Amino acid sequence: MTTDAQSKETTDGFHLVIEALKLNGIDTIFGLPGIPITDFTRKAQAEGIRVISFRHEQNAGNAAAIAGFLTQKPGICLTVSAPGFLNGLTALANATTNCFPMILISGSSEREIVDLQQGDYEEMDQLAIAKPLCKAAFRVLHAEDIGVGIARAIRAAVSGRPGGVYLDLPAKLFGQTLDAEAGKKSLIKVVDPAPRQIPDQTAIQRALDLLKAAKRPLILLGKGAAYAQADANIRALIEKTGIPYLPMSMAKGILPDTHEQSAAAARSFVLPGADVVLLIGARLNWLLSHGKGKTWGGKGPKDWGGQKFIQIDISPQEMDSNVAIDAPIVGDIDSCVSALLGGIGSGWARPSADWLGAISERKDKNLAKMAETLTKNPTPMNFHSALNVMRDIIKANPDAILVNEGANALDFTRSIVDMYKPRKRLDVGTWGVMGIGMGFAVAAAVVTGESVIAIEGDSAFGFSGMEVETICRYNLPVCVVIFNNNGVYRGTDVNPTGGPDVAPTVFVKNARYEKLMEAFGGVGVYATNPAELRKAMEEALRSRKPTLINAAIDETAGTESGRITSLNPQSAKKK
Ligand code: ADP
Ligand code: TPW
Repeated sequence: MTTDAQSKETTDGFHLVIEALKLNGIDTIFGLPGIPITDFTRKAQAEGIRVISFRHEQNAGNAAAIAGFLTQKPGICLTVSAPGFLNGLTALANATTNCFPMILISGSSEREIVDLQQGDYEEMDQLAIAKPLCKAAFRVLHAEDIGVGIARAIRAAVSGRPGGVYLDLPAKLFGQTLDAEAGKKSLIKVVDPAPRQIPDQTAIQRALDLLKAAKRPLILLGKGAAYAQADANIRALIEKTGIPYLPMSMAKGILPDTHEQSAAAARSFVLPGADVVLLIGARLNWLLSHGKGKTWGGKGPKDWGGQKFIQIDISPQEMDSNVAIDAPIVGDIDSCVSALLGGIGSGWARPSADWLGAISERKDKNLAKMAETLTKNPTPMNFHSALNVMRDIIKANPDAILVNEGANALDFTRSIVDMYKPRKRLDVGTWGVMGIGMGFAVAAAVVTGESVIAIEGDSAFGFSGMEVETICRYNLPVCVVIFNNNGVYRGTDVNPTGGPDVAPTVFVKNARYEKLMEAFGGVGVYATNPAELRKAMEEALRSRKPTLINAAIDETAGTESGRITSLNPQSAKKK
């Protein structure tokens, strides 16, 4: 005979966390097991969540962040306590900086011991450390609060301006038991986690009036516009108004880069030339020279170029952050763009032939110059001759996702390789951070199922290179292409003392990175000319096998800090 109490089913912290995630549509976790979350990873896998295990938490964190960007669902990164948590923190901070929704879930040590600083295993006050680096941070101490904890983390990550959230789960929580029925009732399925934010009609009218009066209008698309998945409305706005547009790096492909209204090839002409600029999901930060200075036609670095700005952003605080915003539109991009479209009737006057003609003249000149450079075939291969191949490959495979990091390898790829579809270009983002490469590549392949091409500087690759094992382990269709010029930026620096150490920017010459991929059963190729590179790329895309192509690039090619030499005091002095 069983007593009443014995017959009651119980659940525990492990299962409640798993059930809460599943209930909210989370089907993948990126992480790295160890105390106290090893069993959690096993149980999550057993209950049908896909658990992608990495070799370093930073890469798992970057994977979670970009999964968030691609899916609008918070990407989950799971780590162990103190060191694992800290390894994941760079990715959490980077996600917050870039407005990518992710949740870093870390196991933590015993609160009572941590707070008295009695030296617990991996003791650290993780919640306090995470707080300033993310949008929100929560800790769950009781199993019955797991539902609320997960719900709050999800809402904080995806609502308003998306960002990183930290969720602290102490080891003891996982083992806590609860009556199964009460446990089930405590879980929350979040309703409408990222509510639309409808703009005010007055704000829309103010913007339309400004746009109508513009003589030389310009639209600037940022990665917020890519994230918002408002592709159809954005395209309609651009095509209906006839206004030229510039995509920021990760906004490339919202409209195909070959679109006739793209002013990308005339950037240095349209920024100072425009009189009214409509920003859609792009901040006027360093990447846009803070909206002032010579880039914008100002006389000195702090001088304002005289443009009027309209800015669409979900964050009201973003307005006036660098220069005055004449017509702020606060709301979600899809709602705001659709409201603007509503005010653009058949009587809309397209921009003047003078403005459009001047842009296309400048574009044609620059594109012709670029085409000439691209057809050269020097020995050794340089960035341009290698990227000429990449450009063709992406054109033939527009669904493939391009991950890109490095300095020259980044800047040249961004300007040379056209993108044809939205959210296909993933890169170093707002911080210009190195190390996103393999984490982004793994997540992009896992969440989209598409082929991934990662174009990597040799230095950039080193930050996450060990994850080629992860790529092989999950047999992902990732082709890593290393632009190997023997060092950071280039490979020609010398030690001025004549001592035995090489210069700080120089690596082992002619390193055979492709053997790293071969070590784990993938395909490795050493390519010394564009024909070899093309053949290897085509084969990688055909076979979908993990591939690493080590492309030998002229070590004298490349400039210090790529295109941002002005931010590097030492090289600025050299100029
Ligand atoms: P980029 O680096 O491409 O210029 P930023 O990261 O600087 O882009 O800017 C992205 C902006 O987009 C942020 O200010 C963010 O608040 C905003 N944003 C993100 N998602 C949305 C959305 N759904 N609706 C409106 N604004 C958004
Ligand atoms: C986390 C500083 C910016 S770019 C770069 C470094 C180290 C590497 C450039 O060399 P690479 O590319 O990758 O070989 P290429 O084509 O120019 O030869 N640490 C972090 N982030 C940044 N941005 C740096 C250092 C940096």
